[in-house]
Amino acid sequence: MIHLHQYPPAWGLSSLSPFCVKVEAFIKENKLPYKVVVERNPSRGPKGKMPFIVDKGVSIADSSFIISSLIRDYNLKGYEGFSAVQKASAHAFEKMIEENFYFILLYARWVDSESRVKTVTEFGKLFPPVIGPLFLKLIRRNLNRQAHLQGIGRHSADEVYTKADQDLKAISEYMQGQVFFLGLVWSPIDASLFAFLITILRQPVAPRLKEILAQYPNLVSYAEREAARLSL
Ligand SMILES: N[C@@H](CCC(=O)N[C@@H](CS)C(=O)NCC(=O)O)C(=O)O
Repeated sequence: MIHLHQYPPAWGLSSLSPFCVKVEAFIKENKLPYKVVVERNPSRGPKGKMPFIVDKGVSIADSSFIISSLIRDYNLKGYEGFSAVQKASAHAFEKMIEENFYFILLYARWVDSESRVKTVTEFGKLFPPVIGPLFLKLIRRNLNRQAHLQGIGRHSADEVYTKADQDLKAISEYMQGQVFFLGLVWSPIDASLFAFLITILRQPVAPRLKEILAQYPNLVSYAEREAARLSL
């Protein structure tokens, strides 16, 4: 049995972290047996981030390493059957989502002066009343520091949301008329893409990201369809 350690569910999402939703989507798509272990403190993970899994006594951190280890250990389909160009596109888009768009999401939640108060209120509901506010203060400071070091935190809000629009537009155009990211067949990048889109749609914070996503109806319907299909 796979133990999936992840941040708590929130706002109709299986976890407040898109990387955790990604791994759960992959596990559900492949119908693997698993049990969720809710974590609130990232330092409990082997790499100080969530998610991680423990399977057959081995801990694995990082959503992409988790997925490649599950593909190997359970003999699952990865990108077999797709062309080299499709595999390269999936790789490039996944990195755009996880290494670029992720920081836009982080900015929209925790740095943007128009939404950060609401973020603290909404996240505050997920933590115990006494230690919660202190813990959230630390999280907020840490994430603001990450945004500054990565660079996203140095831009104006308009500049950041222009970048958000560029990423979502690129995905929307690539996917025109397609059921899944690579066409008619599901592939691992769908787990990542679905996780980030459904997070934007369901979280009660970061309204400017929702407005941008609403301009791309094919992405909205894809995320909602995947949520229903995977019961996530
Ligand atoms: N590359 C990692 C990223 C995971 C990640 O950034 N997790 C965030 C939550 S969305 C986290 O735990 N952050 C805690 C921290 O940075 O202190 C993966 O794919 O799993």
